[in-house]
Order: sequence, then C-alpha cells, then structure tokens
Amino acid sequence: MSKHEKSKVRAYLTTRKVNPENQESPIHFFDKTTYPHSCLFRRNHFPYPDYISASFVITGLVQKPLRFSLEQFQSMPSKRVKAVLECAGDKRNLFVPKVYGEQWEKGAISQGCWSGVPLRDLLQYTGLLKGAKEVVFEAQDYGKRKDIDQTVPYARSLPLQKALHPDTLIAYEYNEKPIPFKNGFPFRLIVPQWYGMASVKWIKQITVIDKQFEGPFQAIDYVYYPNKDEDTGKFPVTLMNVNSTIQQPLNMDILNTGNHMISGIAMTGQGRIAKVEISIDKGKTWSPAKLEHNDEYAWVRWKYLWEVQETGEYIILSRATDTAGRTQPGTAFWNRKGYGYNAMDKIEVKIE
Ligand SMILES: Nc1nc2c(c(=O)[nH]1)N[C@H]1C(S)=C(S)[C@@H](COP(=O)(O)O)O[C@H]1N2
Ligand SMILES: [Mo]
Repeated sequence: MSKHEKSKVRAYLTTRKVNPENQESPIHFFDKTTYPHSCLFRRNHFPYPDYISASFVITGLVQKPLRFSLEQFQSMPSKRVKAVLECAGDKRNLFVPKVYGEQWEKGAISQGCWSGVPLRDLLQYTGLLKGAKEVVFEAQDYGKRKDIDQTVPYARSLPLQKALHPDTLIAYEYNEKPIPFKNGFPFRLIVPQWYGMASVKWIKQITVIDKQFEGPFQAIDYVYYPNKDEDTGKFPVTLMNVNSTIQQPLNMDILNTGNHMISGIAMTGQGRIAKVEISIDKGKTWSPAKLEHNDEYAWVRWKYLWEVQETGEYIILSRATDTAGRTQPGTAFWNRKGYGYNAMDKIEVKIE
C-alpha cells in the first residue's frame, strides 16, 4: 500500500437500523477529543425531515414572540462548548436480562465543539411571562407512534432552570462548520450533562409553557422503569451517569507479553471525572489510570501502562468516579427500556 493510500484508511459507522437511521460511532478508534462530521453517531426516531426551515419561532408564555433566522444568529454573540453527547441507550445490549430496543453497543456516543447562542439570551429578547415553568422544543421530524396511534413530531421539554443555564445552547455550528444535516441542521439544542435525547435536532418551534410537558418522548420514553411488568417507581432520564469505556485494546484481542497501553474515555453528567481505575485481576485490585484534559462537559481521556509477563486470559475492567462522588457500579441499574447503562467497562484479552 502506498503512503497515499494508507492515509485514506478511515473508521466507519456501524449500522443498527437504516430507516430511521441509527448508526454507532467508531468509538474504539478515536484518540482525539472531537469527532469529524462523518463519524458522529446518528440516532433518529423518524425519517429525516424532507423540508428544513431556516428559522424557528419562540412563542408561548413570552412577552414578545420572535422568529430567529440563521442570518440573525451569525450576528449574535455566540458561545462554544465541547460536550459529549451520549444516547441514553448507549451500551443497551449489555443489560442482563436483555431489554427490547435498539441494541447499541458502546458507540452511541460522540464528542465535539458545538457553537450557538445561549437559549437564555434568546429568552431575554422575548421576555418570559409569569407562570413560565418549562420550555418545549418541537422538531421538524415526525411520524406515527403505534403505541398511542398518533402522528407526532419529536419534541421534548426542559425545566426552566436548565433552559436558562448559560451553557444550554441553540447550536448552529459543529466544529466551526454548519451542523451536518443528519445531526440537526440548521438549529439544534445542546444540553450539556444530559443524555442525548434532550438535545433536540432540527428545531422548529420553542414554546414556553406553565405545566409539565407530556409528549410521548418524555412521558413514555426516556423514563426509567425499574420493573418489568409495572410502572411503579418510574423516574425521568436526565443527567448522564458516570461512565467509562475502554477503547484499546479491543475486546477478545490476542496480545504478546510485554507492555500494553490500555486507554479509553470517561464521562459524567455531574461535576467532573475525579479518577479512573483499572483492574486486570477481575476487580480484586485497582490502579489509577492517568487522566488527560479534564474539561467540564467533555470526556476525559485516560491511559494505563500494563506490563504483563505471564501468558493467559485476562479480564480488564475500568471504573470511573466523578467529583459528585458517583462511581460506576459492578452491575448496572436494570430498567425495562434499557437506559443509562454504566456498569464498569469490561474487556477480555489473551496473552500468548
Ligand atoms: N428532532 C430530533 N432530535 C433528536 C432525536 C430525534 O430523533 N429527532 N433523537 C435524540 C436522541 S435520542 C439522541 S441520542 C440524539 C442523537 O443525536 P445525533 O443523531 O446527532 O448523534 O439526538 C436527539 N435529538
Ligand atoms: Mo438517544
């Protein structure tokens, strides 16, 4: 292979479904902190919208309803956040017992820099009326939900407090370029620290309301149901759990004796990552991994040098702890729809 040809070797997405399109990112092959456009995971509930409006309106309990266009946005003060976007269903295929739903492995996650105008600034232009409680984001994609026998758009709300957080953005750029169509062009919400379902793509309308939003992507989906056959004890999916993923080596790799760099990422929806520990003896002993950058909202890259002399089969575990004091459990919290899987990550390797 010539040098030129070699430079073209690329990582690809892994297809879970074609329509609506659901694809995983090549999570094991990134040592950078931002993904190129082509490698962002894609998670859709409906076919892509066939007509995209280049503006959206803010209405409801506001003093002055306003429409915003891309042109206006470009002349407004913007902010950039580097944030991890993780689907609440990431790693769903690891739940025991198994749960229904897209069988995501470890790649329903990506990271990059989103630029946009804080929603708070826009709500300052429109003003808020008394009684404002939640902000609803309605998207341009829609379809039929069989469970409620209704055609609905993708829509979700945020409590006012999170909507007014200075880092909750109406983004219009990803890595300094217009947002790729499949990831929400021209406008998408970015809600750092929350699982991906909150970051509504293709925003069409923003409505301030005085009660709890009850759309199906909020009242039925993205709810933790701890029991298989009844809804008791349910609660909404919001903040990301503390989590980590071993990127290298790969699960079931065959390696030589000697030195191996075990590397990966860790993230949390609360505070920052405080430490990542590695075990190569099935969890009996743990050693700290070395952390790289540790920006709020972004994942932390970590590394651990493993010196292995003895041949045999090994189980490697990674376990992250955040500054809020949360640590990855040995077994994830089972819930019927399979959200928030965050058991310590585990791979097996053989040393020959
Ligand atoms: N309009 C719209 N926004 C959406 C969705 C969707 O189906 N439609 N899926 C949500 C979910 S569940 C996730 S995990 C993220 C995925 O974003 P991505 O496709 O850009 O990776 O978008 C969220 N926003
Ligand atoms: Mo998701």
